[in-house]
Amino acid sequence: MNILFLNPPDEHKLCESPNEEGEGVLESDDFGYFPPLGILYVLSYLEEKMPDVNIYFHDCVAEKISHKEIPALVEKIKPDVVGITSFTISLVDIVKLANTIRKVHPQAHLCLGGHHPIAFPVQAAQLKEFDSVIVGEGEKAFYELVKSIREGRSFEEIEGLYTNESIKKWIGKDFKDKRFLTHVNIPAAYMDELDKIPFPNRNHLKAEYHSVVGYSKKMATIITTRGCPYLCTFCDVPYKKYRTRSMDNLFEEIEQCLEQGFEEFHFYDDLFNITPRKVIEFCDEVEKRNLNFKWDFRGRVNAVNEESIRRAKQAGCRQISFGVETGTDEGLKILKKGTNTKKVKEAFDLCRKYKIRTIADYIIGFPFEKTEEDIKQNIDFLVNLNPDFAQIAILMVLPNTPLYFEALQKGLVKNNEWEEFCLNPTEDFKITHWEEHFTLEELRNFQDQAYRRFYFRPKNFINQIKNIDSFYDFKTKVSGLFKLIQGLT
Ligand code: B12
Ligand code: SF4
Repeated sequence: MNILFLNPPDEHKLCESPNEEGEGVLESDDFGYFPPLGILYVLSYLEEKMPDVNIYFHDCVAEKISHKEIPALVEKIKPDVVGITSFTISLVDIVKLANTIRKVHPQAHLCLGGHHPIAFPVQAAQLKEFDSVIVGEGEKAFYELVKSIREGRSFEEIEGLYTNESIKKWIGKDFKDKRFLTHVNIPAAYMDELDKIPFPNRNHLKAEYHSVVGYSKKMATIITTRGCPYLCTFCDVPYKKYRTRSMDNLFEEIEQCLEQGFEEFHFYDDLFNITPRKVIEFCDEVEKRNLNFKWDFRGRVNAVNEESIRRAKQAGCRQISFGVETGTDEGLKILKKGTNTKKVKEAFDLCRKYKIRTIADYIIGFPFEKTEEDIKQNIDFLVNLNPDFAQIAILMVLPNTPLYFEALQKGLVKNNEWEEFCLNPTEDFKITHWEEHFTLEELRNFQDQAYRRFYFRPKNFINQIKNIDSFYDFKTKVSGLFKLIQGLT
């Protein structure tokens, strides 16, 4: 059997915050290319359970495979099953890709997995381009699908797998599962024991992945936990139960990556530092095993203490990306972020003290920013915080989040507009932003000014030069600067 896994091309991806010409400033892919770990997990599980199937993998984004090249690729492979991963904002590409495969090789079973079906399961299952969708963590479910197809059995009983028909019985039912965000209201696939999941087989990665804030070209992404128990009102991370891998299991994967020549690790957990203890235990293990590598993680400021930062630095941590989001206590409270500006400052000060670089993830355009002065105050906080890097986004009102339901009530989002897009995706769909107090154009101008204010300060230039820690870092900083100048109008 031939099984093809695809991360679709991104030629028609929706722009997160477009200007009048439909172009965005510093969108997520301007920050680099990262291996699509989720689909790689699904692939690796199948590979371990069914070593006799032929597996093909293409990350069309990083390998720069265009839609035009898909027919030749599919004709060559003649897949029996195709698994496609997804983000909702890439839906136009996803449907186009599936249509092409259908035309070239109609006998293939097309299965859609990833973030889109978990956000919009019913609409995803109704896409006629797909034979099935998998809602949730797809490792076991996809393996069972392939097994059922091979054995000529029905696959409709597989947990988390739906067809256009089988999903109907869940429409309108009030199904709840505490392991997920409340809006995941149909039974979804779920992997209980993370230690039992095979490591992502990185030998399938063909492209060169890199981060604009990275240390080297030999960078691997790793997940040490799944899920996040917090309930920030703008975020729809679906897995609420926090599950962690054992240190032995995790370090087996790290050592495998080091043997493969990786020298830098991005920990992609939603919440790597759930407690300072977790970070300290990780550092203990690095030291016990006498390992030498650079690493960084995405963290929360309220789970930082001096000991964890000091130990992290000693154990090779070079950078932490904190979801700061906004710069007032009132705003953080409204967002249910569970932190405050004092804690934010303390965390950044500690990182500065121990020379760990910081990235502040920041958002403007929240409902509580009602005047120009509010936005200015918000940016003042960021500038004074003085992180090494800042990513300043305009709030996207993501479906399924409390903010989205508030926007619906206020008439800022058209009822069902996302659902309609999901059934009939078109490139001209506009992602909703909170336009109660400012138009998107105004928010774009504020974003522009904020980036200028932040990056074109003498203090920032000095920070950047002082902190260069590799030739690769130097090169990416220079090209990042050019990109920034180009991107800002
Ligand atoms: C890492 C990450 C990124 C990386 C992506 C790197 C990459 N190449 O994958 C970067 C930084 C580039 C990124 C960008 C964006 N991201 Co992001 N990101 C994440 C994050 C934090 C982790 C994803 C991950 O790797 N998880 C670990 C793996 C193991 O889990 P997984 O990806 O869910 O995969 C499992 C299942 O989805 C499923 N599955 C996945 N693929 C397939 C394929 C098949 C065939 C099957 C059967 C199953 C299956 O099985 C997997 C294994 O269990 C998630 C949050 C989260 N916890 O999910 C957000 C998240 C996925 N991002 C999100 C968004 C919105 C974005 C952006 C639009 C920017 C933004 N404003 O946040 C951009 C868009 C990206 C794009 N298309 O250009 C949303 C997605 C919402 C949606 N409905 O699509 C999430 C859920 C976070 C959130 N709530 O805001 N992101
Ligand atoms: S913003 Fe971060 S801490 Fe808050 S729910 Fe999302 S992943 Fe968790």
